[in-house]
Amino acid sequence: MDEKKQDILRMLLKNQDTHISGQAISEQLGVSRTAVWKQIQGLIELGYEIESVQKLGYRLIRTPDVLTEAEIEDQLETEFLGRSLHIHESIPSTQKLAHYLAEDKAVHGTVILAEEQTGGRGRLGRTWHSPKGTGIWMSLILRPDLPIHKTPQLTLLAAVCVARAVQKVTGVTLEIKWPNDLLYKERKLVGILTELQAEEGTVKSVIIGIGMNVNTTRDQVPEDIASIATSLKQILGHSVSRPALVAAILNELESLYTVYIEEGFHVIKLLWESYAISHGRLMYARTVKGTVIKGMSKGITDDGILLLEDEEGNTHHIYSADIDLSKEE
Ligand code: BT5
Repeated sequence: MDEKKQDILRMLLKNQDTHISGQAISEQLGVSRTAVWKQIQGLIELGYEIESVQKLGYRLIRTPDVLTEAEIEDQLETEFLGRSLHIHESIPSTQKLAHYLAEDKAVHGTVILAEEQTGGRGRLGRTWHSPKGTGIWMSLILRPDLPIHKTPQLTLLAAVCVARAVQKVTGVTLEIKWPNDLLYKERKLVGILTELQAEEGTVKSVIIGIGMNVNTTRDQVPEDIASIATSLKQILGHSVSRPALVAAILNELESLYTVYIEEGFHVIKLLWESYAISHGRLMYARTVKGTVIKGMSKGITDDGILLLEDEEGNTHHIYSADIDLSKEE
């Protein structure tokens, strides 16, 4: 959306409980009243419902489910996260663009969003389906002063923040499956991908990718994904505002990230455990090397590493793996 429309939308969003005159808008933005009228017509064509009352002016009634800076910023309570916000119609991957921008000196807290990803990716080169206008496909650039071995904790932190944001906006409670999935009734709603840029052993940036199916319908993803995935719309039976969710995630992330940097992982660990798939659940951990460990979940260590106890009573520390939940009790 062009800047002029964004400016008008910002004013309409700030004055939603009252009318704002064409004159006031034109004075504040330094454009003619006809220009204001034209931009308002443009917004209506994009799906914004705007009431126009003679002598009183314009009032925003409803916004369509489109990601705009104006609408996300209107709900942001952050200082740094999302204050540099890039929104794209269609790009291969927000993660890929974030890597590029991070090398090009993007500031701490930069956020990249896309309505559609044509080459969205998961871990280990897997594909992440990101159909247009249906989800949150977002990457964040952080520049923490952290040793490399602690950065996986940021995946767990992000998972907690997404769960809290979803709960706040929709009332839906999700479960976290270590390390990076958020599930509803064992179906995947959110995937998180944390990647690093490091130089000589020092973290230059951490890029956190978050993919969430919001208003996705079953027919918008391939059948093999539809059978293991879900979306908020499928759970609730109605659409959910993506700008509200984006803002809620960023608000949660900035506040918990600040706690984490100041106080360490222990608070995050407690929160994480409150959302984690219950202790004592039987699961299989498939490591990158191809080994499979079957065991009971014993939670995570103070560093965020998964503990699995096998049938012989040995405890395994799982640093990186895919987890399959066993159907056995
Ligand atoms: C993940 O990988 O779950 C991390 C996904 C991160 C996606 C975000 S979107 C914004 C940013 N830009 C990117 O390009 N990526 C990030 P992994 O644990 O490897 O899971 C991948 C698997 O999830 C796939 O192999 C499919 O089985 C499944 N999958 C693919 N698309 C899905 C979807 N839309 N919903 C649920 N599951 C999906």
